[in-house]
Amino acid sequence: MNTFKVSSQTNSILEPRKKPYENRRHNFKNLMGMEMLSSAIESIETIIVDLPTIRPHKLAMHTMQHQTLVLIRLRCADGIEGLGEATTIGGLAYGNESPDSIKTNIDRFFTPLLLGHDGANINAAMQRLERSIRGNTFAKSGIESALLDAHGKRLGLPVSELLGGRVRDALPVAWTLASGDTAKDIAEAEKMLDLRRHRIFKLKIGAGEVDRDLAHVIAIKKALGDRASVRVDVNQAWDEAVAVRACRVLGSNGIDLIEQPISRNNRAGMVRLNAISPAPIMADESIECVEDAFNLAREGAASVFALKIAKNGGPRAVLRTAAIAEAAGIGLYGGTMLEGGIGTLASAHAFLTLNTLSWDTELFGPLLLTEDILVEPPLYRDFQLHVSRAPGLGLSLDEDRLAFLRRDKA
Ligand code: MUC
Ligand code: MG
Repeated sequence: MNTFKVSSQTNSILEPRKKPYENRRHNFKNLMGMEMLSSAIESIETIIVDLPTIRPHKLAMHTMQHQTLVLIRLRCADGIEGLGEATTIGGLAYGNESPDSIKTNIDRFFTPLLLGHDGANINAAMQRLERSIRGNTFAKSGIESALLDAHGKRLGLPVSELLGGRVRDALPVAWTLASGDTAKDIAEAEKMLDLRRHRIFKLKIGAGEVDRDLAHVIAIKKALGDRASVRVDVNQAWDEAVAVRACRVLGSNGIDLIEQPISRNNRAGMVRLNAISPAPIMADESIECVEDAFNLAREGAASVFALKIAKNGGPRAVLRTAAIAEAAGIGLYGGTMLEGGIGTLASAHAFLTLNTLSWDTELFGPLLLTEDILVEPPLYRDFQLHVSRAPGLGLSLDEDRLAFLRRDKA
């Protein structure tokens, strides 16, 4: 017998049934009498902004003299504007997306998929992107952040509450010592301790000769002693044989954490290192998507994960990686791509909701920049970033500074 059923909401079996998220709840008519969804996305603007750093920031793959942000302004028909940021390090030196590719891809491919769709339904909007766009997690993260900011403003709720609710109001923040000079790094660390800004220091190594790098790290740890946690980030620069020796030296000299010592492509090597290193191994570049996190956890390739909204596709996406880590007993660290204020707060709102964040965060991006484009910069005090409960991401743009700092200014 034919058991074909016609839904009560559908007049004809030829008419496709509406998905629940396609219901037009808050409609109004535009000037031409056409029905519009009040929270429909009307425009998405991308703006590249170049901001100088306070000093050269030396990583294994690139030395930064400035940081380039891609600012995203997403406007909805109800007049609400959401802000997002998509930021990487050193053009294409760090990841698969550059500021220029992020801007082009959002303008050319993301925006047409989103215009006219409901900005208040973040699941549906992100699913729509996911169906048509592979990878591009940095750009997706900027868009997801802007959608969350807009919806938070619409509902009068901070983004942390849209993500299920915060369990803390502030996050301890590490500082990266990356001047390339031991004495300068020690002086910088002492200044940060005096200012009560940071007592966790991450040292960027891997660009130089290994024994010199190890001597540099040990000298800094000796100078700071128990007053600070000292960690290193190798940014994939070592091969496995070097890493085996270096991890032993670092672990026996009081270094608390070793971030991405070898290439993301050598996952079996990460498993072996994680098994023998006296200091925990943290995965950073190894995670380029949520599925990477799952495979690393399954294989036992790291005992700590660096969580980055940009590498997972947004503040909601990064919480999926956090859930995988929690289920696997892997420690969590709130990472950064050295975003400005918008990306930093988008990350912070997600990290505020985590059950445990044993390794704290490194959300210091705005402090590395000489300028920002926000009216109120993020608040750092007593070794922590304090996050307000204002709606959305809780920030507003300084339009004059933006007009001055945008790359395409007239
Ligand atoms: C990275 O690899 O972790 C985070 C802090 C910093 O100084 O560089 C970034 C990128
Ligand atoms: Mg790193």
